[in-house]
Amino acid sequence: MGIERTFVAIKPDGVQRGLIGEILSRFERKGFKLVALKQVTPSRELAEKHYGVHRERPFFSGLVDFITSGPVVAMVWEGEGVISSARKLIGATKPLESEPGTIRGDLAVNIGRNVIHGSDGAETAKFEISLWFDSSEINDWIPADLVWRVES
Ligand code: D4T
Repeated sequence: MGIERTFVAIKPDGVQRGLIGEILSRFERKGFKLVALKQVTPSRELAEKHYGVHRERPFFSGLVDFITSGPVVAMVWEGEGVISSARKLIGATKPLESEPGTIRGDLAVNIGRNVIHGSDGAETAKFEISLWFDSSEINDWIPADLVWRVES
């Protein structure tokens, strides 16, 4: 598995509940590298594009209302296998079915307030990163402790 990038967003409920530090630390401690980070209140246009695959679903307008209701912390994380690993750190979409130890399993109960989003595959990650970030906002950098993270 190669080095990948994925899009992760702390939703307005996670921001309002003061969970930003808790969530960032889980990705940092796992060993992934943060290459972009910003706080933004998404426009309706951005939210509708982000959740475009759900356009026909009954929960779509409520979902868009919710994600545009306040600041979101948008991030790009980089690392080996980060796309599927981030989904594991996040846990199942329905928080009551998320395993303890996952972000949703530990920090959420309601599907409509499930704290965090993570891209569900390589194509989605590419689409979502380019939707939320300009390429100038993404930082290529080498961690000083790289030698302690990967085998040579
Ligand atoms: P996101 O995209 O927010 O990371 O969630 P998931 O990838 O885990 O799940 P999803 O795309 O199926 O759902 C997107 C988003 O819609 C909300 N939702 C979903 C909802 O409010 N009611 C529902 O019935 C479903 C299926 C929660 C996440």
